[in-house]
Amino acid sequence: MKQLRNMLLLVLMAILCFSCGKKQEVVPIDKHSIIPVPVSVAAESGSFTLSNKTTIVLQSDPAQVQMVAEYLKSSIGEFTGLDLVIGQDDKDNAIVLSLDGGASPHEEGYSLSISDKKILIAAPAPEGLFYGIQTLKQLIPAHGGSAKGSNNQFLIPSGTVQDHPEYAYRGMMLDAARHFFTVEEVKKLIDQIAVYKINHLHLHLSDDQGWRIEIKSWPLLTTIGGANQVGGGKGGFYTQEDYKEIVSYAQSRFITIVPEIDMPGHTNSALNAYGILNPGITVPEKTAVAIDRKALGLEDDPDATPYHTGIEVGFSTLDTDSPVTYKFIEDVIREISEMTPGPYFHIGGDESHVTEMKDYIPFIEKAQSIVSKYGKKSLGWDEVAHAKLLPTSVAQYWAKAENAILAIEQGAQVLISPAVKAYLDMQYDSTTHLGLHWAAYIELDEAYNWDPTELEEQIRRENILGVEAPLWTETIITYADIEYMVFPRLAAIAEIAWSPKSARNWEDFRRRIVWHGQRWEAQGKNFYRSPMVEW
Ligand code: TNX
Repeated sequence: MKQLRNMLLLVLMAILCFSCGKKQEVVPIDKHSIIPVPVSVAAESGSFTLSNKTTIVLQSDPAQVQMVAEYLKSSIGEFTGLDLVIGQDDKDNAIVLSLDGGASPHEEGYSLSISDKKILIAAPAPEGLFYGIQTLKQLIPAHGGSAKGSNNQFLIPSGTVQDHPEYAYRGMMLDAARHFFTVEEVKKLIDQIAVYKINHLHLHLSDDQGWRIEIKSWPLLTTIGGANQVGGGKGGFYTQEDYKEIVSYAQSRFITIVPEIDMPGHTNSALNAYGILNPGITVPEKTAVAIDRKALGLEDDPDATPYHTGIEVGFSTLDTDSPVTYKFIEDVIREISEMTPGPYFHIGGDESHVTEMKDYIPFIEKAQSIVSKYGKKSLGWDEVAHAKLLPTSVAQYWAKAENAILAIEQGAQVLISPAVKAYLDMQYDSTTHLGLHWAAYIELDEAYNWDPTELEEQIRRENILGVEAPLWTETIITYADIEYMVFPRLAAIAEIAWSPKSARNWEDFRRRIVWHGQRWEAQGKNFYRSPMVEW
């Protein structure tokens, strides 16, 4: 027995010696690959050893700190294989989460201090802790899968990070209308964008090709309007329970859901569900298919338009003169607002080419006032600036700077999403097998090398609410397609939205993104290997 124990001891010592021979190298914290680049990073000598003996310690214990602690535990577990314990006592070899406020006066800010004995993340609010965790995760030298690392010990370089966001709104948009994506896919996307400190996910929930959100008072919107997609197919929709599940999952990642119902144009899916909403405009013949109402046991609706499965835009409009239209949009805005804790409701308003301006303007003004009646702020694509905007409204600059300026002149803020820079559905170059190129080809450097304050003289820092990168999905069908168009470009946009202009630099970003590519690779993410990066 004793002999066996000695032998085991010898074997153990040999293993230990073998691993100490392969001493892990520590990359100093100021040579980090953190994206978005923090406001300031200062290196110190030494390192913290993360292992199964490390405890996560909560210095304050409201429910949200518990939630971020659990997030930290599970996400570190994913790529290191470690199983950290969450505790209360302040001891050495701990990652301490503290709501003491740290040094940061910024609501979403945090400080991260790493020493040999302890890692301290301090923030005035739970979101700051969450962002500090994202930064910390990017300092752990392991990627998961076969890149988990040996020895179950990971050296994290000593030093401090002080950080806070440049813009309050850092967003991405997913078009769930042209092609539908499941709740599970949306949750996966939420997890992937949260890593880059994105805090808004705008869901484009209706368009000519499909209506994707259950409205109890207008049930055919989903049973008929939701049963199709670009190219034809079964479509799909979120039940109200699904939507609430997405909202609450997003909340657990400090992401606000911004629902969009596009109106008065881009409404064919509503017009084909309810003929009564129709002013009598028909969709282009070549893409029209018959509506199978009989299969649903419904009477024929002679006023309903056919399904639209093509990608042409600008042919549909609600009847802006009809009281039924306003009953309809009020029901829709009310039902969705009641399920949405976030402050915004997006009314679309883009490319209403068959709505005359004299009809468009009062329509937008009415929609905007219904949105405020249900306690939300109105967001709309830049064309909405032709109407009289409320000071709380926001115009999303995608196409025309003159519209953005019109909004600013009315005292509204702008959300910056120029198609030529920020559209994730634009092809990288002419060989990209997915996407469109009507606005531009957007390589990684094009997505990175711009600044919201440098687009137009009249669009100044104080007029800008934030930055959003939309992913339209005419050509995007699978989750792998989403990943290919989103990564690495979203990392570039996230850095524009979070990091101070003075800290951003393309050559440095090009270097830092390599590390992210390694982690994405280990996660099996289908990202675009831009030739501009030495992956
Ligand atoms: C323009 S951007 C649109 C969308 C299309 C997109 C394709 C905007 C407000 N309208 O309807 O999906 O181009 O890139």
